[in-house]
Amino acid sequence: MTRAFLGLGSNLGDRRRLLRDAIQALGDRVVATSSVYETEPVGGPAQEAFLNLVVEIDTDLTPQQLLGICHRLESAAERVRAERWGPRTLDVDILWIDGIEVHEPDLVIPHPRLFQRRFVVAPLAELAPELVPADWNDRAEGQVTRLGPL
Ligand code: GSY
Repeated sequence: MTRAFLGLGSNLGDRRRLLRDAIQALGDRVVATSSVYETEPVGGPAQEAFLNLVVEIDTDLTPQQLLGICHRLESAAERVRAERWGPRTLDVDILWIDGIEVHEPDLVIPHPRLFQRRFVVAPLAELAPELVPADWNDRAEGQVTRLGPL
């Protein structure tokens, strides 16, 4: 089994329920869940605030199989890809898999913007502080507010 981290975000619909349903669908793969953060949208058009969190999982899936699961979770949340960087019911990104690097057209691991976005690094730092550069808070963009458990 290998440790991996997924970033989840939602800014459309019942954000908490959508995040809860996705975590529940991950089932017994889930090892830990960060606090949930209300976060300022980074990139894209003017849109509502996101709820973001990070989930640690244990998996023996290949990165592409894991990507398939992320896409299925987004489809189950009836995500519509109407506008690039636009509002979405659910976004599930593979952030990190221990010991794995992937450089494929549809998948890059570690996530290319992993340490640039406060909405990713703040929750990741709760679960895996050893992965995060000490100066991440100076480098990352976007405002985040920790709300507590989902
Ligand atoms: O990359 C994930 C989708 N996304 C987000 C997000 O999840 N949270 C915030 N705060 N801004 C975002 N911009 C995009 S795109």
